[in-house]
Amino acid sequence: MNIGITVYPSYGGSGIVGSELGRELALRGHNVHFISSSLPTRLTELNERVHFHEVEMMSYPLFEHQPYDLALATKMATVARSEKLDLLHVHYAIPHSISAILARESIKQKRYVPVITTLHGTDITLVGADRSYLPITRYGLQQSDGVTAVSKYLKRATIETFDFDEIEVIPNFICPNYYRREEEESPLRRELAPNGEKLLVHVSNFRPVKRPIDCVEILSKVLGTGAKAKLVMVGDGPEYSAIHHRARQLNVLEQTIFAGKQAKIADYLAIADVFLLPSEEESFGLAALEAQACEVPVVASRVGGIPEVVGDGETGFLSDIGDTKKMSKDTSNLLRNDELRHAFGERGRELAIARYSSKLVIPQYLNFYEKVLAQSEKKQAQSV
Ligand code: GMT
Repeated sequence: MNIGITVYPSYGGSGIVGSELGRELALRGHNVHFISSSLPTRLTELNERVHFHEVEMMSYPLFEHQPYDLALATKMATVARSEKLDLLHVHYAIPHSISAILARESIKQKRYVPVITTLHGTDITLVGADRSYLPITRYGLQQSDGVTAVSKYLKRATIETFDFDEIEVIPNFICPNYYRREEEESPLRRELAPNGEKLLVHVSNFRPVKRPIDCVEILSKVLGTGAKAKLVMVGDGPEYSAIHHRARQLNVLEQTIFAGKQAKIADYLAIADVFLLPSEEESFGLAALEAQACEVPVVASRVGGIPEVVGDGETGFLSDIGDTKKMSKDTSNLLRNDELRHAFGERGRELAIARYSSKLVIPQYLNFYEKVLAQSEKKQAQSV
């Protein structure tokens, strides 16, 4: 198949999933064409099956805001025709599905290119649900030829907000060979924990919705019990200064390591002892899955799709949003009890492989593509 994929190329779960999906599809012999404003961060290798088409933007003084959505639609239509795309698969509804629908409509006399939209979370729960975007998001869903969501929770949320239910749930996935535990004595672990400290790791784009400040609150309480631990904050984003400030206030700045944006998150997860995800909103929690694949127990909030991924009392512990007291108790418990930590870690990897391995999930996307292509061929035939 010739598949066009559009993602937000910067850091963010949807960009990661779209990029990894493209890589996996290419490994299975498909031609993948990424269409976006810049090369997606996780897309480290272009080859004869993985191509990149940059959306060019004309700068014009009259445009107070550059109409990216239109430039994207134009590029999608051009690539769809020149590369004979079978379908356009967009990740994150706004504005990608609207641009793709526009592209499809603009060339449909020559070639009908079905649009598949994958919903990731905030495109529905925050952006799409906002009054300024709600009607156009609903239009994007209704006009897509196929819609997938990354969790059962997100499907339910979409039905509630948009009264739209033709949604296939296809979860996030991991490659078990890439996400795996590192032996204890790795150089990175020695560098981060030179005195044998335990490592709490958080990975995100430091947006308020991730509540990254809760991580330093948890660290402070854990250290208060006498534990030797460090917190590694991987990523960057708008809450950076606030996290730094709170760590200084709590007198735990020395034990907090800001690792910045990292190309290989797996290196940090592979040596973590506990993964923290205290989010306020999380449709799936890809980072939690990646941590579990690396045998790391997860301490997280009981919100959105997280309970589908993290087994409370089985692969980690869940708490109410903002309950850093319980989260720190759970973390201390895991740090103190090697047996429990290892048992949760092993179970986490077992479940990650059994439910979310790329080997299982990529065929679900391919089957969905086939289904959508067959349906739209039928529709085309009926309309002639
Ligand atoms: O929250 C992020 O890190 C970014 C966001 C995105 O769309 O880029 O992530 C969402 O998509 C991920 C991949 O499907 C999910 O694992 C995250 O749970 C989801 N984030 C939220 O719902 C807040």
